[in-house]
Amino acid sequence: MTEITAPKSPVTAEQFADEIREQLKYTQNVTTEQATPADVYVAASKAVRNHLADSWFKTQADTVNGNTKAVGYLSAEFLMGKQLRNALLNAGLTEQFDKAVEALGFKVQDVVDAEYEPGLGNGGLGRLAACFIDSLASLGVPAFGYGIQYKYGIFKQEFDKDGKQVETPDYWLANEEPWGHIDYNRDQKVSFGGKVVENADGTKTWQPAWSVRAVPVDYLVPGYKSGRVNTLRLWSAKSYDEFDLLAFNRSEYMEAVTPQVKAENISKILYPEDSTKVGKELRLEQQYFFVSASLHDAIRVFYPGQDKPDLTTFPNKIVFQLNDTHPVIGIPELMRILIDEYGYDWDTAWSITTKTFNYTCHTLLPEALEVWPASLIGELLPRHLEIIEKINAQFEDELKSKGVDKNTIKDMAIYTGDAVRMAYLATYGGSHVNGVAELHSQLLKDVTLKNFSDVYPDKFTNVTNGVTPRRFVKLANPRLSDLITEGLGTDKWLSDLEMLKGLEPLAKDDEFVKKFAAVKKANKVDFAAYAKREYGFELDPNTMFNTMVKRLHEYKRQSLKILSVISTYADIKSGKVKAEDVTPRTVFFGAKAAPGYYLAKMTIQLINNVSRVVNNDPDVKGKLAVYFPWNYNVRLAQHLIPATDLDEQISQAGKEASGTGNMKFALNGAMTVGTLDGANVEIRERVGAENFFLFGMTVDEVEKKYAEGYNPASYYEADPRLKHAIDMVADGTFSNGDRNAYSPLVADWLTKDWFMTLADFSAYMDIQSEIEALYADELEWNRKALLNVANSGYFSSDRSMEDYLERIWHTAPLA
Ligand code: NBG
Repeated sequence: MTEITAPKSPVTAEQFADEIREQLKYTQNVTTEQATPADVYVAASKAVRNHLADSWFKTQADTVNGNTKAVGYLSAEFLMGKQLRNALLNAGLTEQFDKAVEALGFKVQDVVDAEYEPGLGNGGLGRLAACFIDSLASLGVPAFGYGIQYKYGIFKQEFDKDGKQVETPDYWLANEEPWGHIDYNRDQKVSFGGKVVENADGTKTWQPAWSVRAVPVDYLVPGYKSGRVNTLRLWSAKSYDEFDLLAFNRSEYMEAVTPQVKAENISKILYPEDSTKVGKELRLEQQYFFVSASLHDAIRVFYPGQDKPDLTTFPNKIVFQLNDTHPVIGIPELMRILIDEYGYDWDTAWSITTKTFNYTCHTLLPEALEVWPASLIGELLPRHLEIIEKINAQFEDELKSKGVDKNTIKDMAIYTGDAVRMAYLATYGGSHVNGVAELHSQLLKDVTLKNFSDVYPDKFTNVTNGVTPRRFVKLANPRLSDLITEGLGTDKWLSDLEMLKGLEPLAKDDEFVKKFAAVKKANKVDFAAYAKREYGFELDPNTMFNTMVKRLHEYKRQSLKILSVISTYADIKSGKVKAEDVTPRTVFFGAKAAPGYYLAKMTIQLINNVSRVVNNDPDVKGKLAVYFPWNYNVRLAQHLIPATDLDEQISQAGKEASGTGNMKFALNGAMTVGTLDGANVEIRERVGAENFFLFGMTVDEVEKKYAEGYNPASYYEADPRLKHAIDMVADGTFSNGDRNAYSPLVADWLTKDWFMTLADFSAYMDIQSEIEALYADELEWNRKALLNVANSGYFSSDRSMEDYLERIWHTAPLA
């Protein structure tokens, strides 16, 4: 890593206040007296952005003129979270901002709260992309994030009176958004449909039927103390023919705007799917739209003003990472650009393309690997389908020449005649394939992409995910940050997270452990105030805060958690557990379910109704409470994670690719109860088995059980706690006596239970006594939690980026 120096405080608080005043006056056009906190937020954001501009220009110039290869991170999702605090931190302007805002007569919190979080991602995959571009900038690696500026991000989640999830559109651009700069002069044309004609000389020409205008919206990505500012370029779709005046004059007002609507639809909405396949035409349009625009943009950036650039040097200029299968259409698109637009022959084009792309797989669920109907690609992108067919033919020949047998070749087909398998295309068409945690990468090689790893073993590698400590420790948990800095005697850990190891000896120092405990306690008190303000919850910070936040999915097993809560509730209520033996707990859930995911939505409803019943039952008051703050997002994560004592990572082994919440919790001093799945395995290895609550079946045990024939009902019969809990769901306890309310869920548990919730229930309940015994010993609990912090430095996204640089991208920070 290159030596990094702290930026000098660029301005005083007074000067910064003046800059805000100036923005208010000349761009917001309000006086300081007229200004609202929202005005000050916009003005201050623009002032910060101005501070970053010079570094941004310099980084761009060095990126193009230097001889360091850049990284292009192609991702359908970037879940950035709020920008202001992060930009202030990285511009070295935090204190000046706080003072300036006060001097202007505003409350800092009101101004910060005026920012609306952009929800341009579904969950882990999108947040990972945001952490990665933060780390690349912080390391000083030239990089572009390329994606889509969706007009509507992930839906806003509300709950109706029955506890059901209701999705409402999240129009995050309703008010002025100061971070994105729309650059109409650097647009790209993206075309669709039509036909391919063969020319006399044998070359092909695609004659598309329609085109949209891709306009870039640029976001600055400032590095922490690196002096570098990279670019996140999100494309917005516009129409070339905004308005049909003839139609309008015929009074056909709707028809008059049809072309505009059709074009703009492309960047209208983020697909609210997470790990499941959706065969939607619009989705393929979106993917092609941002990938085509981004590839052309990279050529524009790296070969400015050149009509006949030497694109054989393209892979030396930029390497593209395909974030899951969503951008994989980039492979045939680059082939098309090289052959049809720049006249390269097939072999040269193929050599450039395979050197340019790499692919990260983020799942183990086969249904989440996108497979497009060939007919759809043929209609929308006829030239690409031809190219894909040819890639497939070349691939088959290659496999034959390597002695691969016929059936295996058939199994490995990229193009089956009916469908195109994007993960296979990515694996063949790129240089490297990686999974996102050790276990996941191993399973990719052994199961999901086994045939490919047999033939191309060297392509496969692992890079374990990571999270940015700037946002998730420094900004989210200032108290802990200060304590860490005090303990280590420096704040350098924020850019070298392995330094946290230096806290390990302090775990033996009772006084330090008590300070650490006090930080957690203060965070819980803060969260209680936040939850009261935002949600109207009355929380008791003297209870254990036990949190499960992530997308709602059967494999993640929120069911397991809620069944255990029900069981505990029943035991306290019936007096089976004596009141004095109960560890008072507040259980938090945060989760959105894909709108079409029936059982996931029913699980949300169940949790909300358990919450209603439990929280209103005087028999368990002070002992157990359940809360489900709606609309879980980055902001809520930043508040809740630092206040959590115990977090839940309880997916069925072999299903969670990595998880990144698990890393955020460990870094914020929560203890984890979890299975041997995803990155839990590596977290446990690092923090120590004695500092992690492990339970449940392993991948091998799961496989064995599937093979033997799994019978969930036998577990229901065998464990009275489980039987009682499920019976309570079935008997109307949580549905005002309605016995049918949850019958699909109950039926699924008892007859299918694909993710073996029932089989792991007993082990999960049994480990609770261990958890509670430790929690009763406050000093010991906190000692172990501190050891989690001390040993989680590996899970910085800076380290992930360094691994990508070394194993996949083969590039380095700018000099
Ligand atoms: C998710 C996995 C998580 C993983 C993130 C980031 C998808 C398709 N996958 O386990 O489920 O942490 O990706 O890698 O969203």
